[in-house]
Amino acid sequence: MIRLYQFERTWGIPNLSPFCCKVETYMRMAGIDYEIISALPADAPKGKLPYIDDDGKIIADSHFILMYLKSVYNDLDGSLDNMQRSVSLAMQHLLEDHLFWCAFYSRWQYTDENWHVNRDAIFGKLPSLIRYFAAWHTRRKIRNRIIAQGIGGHQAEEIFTMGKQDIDALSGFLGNKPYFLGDKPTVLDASAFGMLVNIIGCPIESPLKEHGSAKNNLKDFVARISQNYYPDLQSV
Ligand SMILES: N[C@@H](CCC(=O)N[C@@H](CS)C(=O)NCC(=O)O)C(=O)O
Repeated sequence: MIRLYQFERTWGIPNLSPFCCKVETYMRMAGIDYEIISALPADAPKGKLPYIDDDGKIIADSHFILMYLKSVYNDLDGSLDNMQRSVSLAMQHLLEDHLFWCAFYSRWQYTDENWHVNRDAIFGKLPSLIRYFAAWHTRRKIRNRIIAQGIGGHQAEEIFTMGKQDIDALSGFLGNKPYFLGDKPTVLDASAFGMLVNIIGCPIESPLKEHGSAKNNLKDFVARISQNYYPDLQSV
């Protein structure tokens, strides 16, 4: 059975990492059996979670994991036409390479309150001697990464303005459809759920969360995916 290495569950959502949540959600949508192994990024082959071990075959990065699952197990994008594939890829980049950074900023940099909630969820179970050093060191590393990516050069208000535009685009594209590309779940839904549940459904307060929570179709989408695919997580 596939072993999925990801952060321990917290906050009543599938995962505090949008990328881990994306992979697990895809597996559930596609009916692929797996077991979860709780891990930290330091153990991962590329220094980030998630990664999988399928009978000795190790694959890291949600993009490559989903490519593998689609080719070996079940391809939920199989019936998409070329236009839908193009839109799906573009939207995944909006979610994972743009909106992600705005949400990331809200957790690691925006307020001390958010940082403490984030810190306790990720590092809380480490032995006390290394917990604070690991948290401090990782926060510094991530602050530099946010600056290097470019988004960290903006003011908080500007960062959230950009994030809200992404939310508007997602809400506008989803419209009244049950899934982003129609009646059936695809990779894009797994990606969108991973990101949106991590904005709307987690205890990190920001203008991004307020804006996302005010979009009824996105809120319903998160609730629908949670109910349909995570009936075991009551509080999602
Ligand atoms: N492109 C990667 C991104 C994975 C990623 O950024 N994972 C984060 C958690 S959300 C992580 O493990 N970060 C640890 C670190 O950067 O030290 C994917 O799609 O899997």
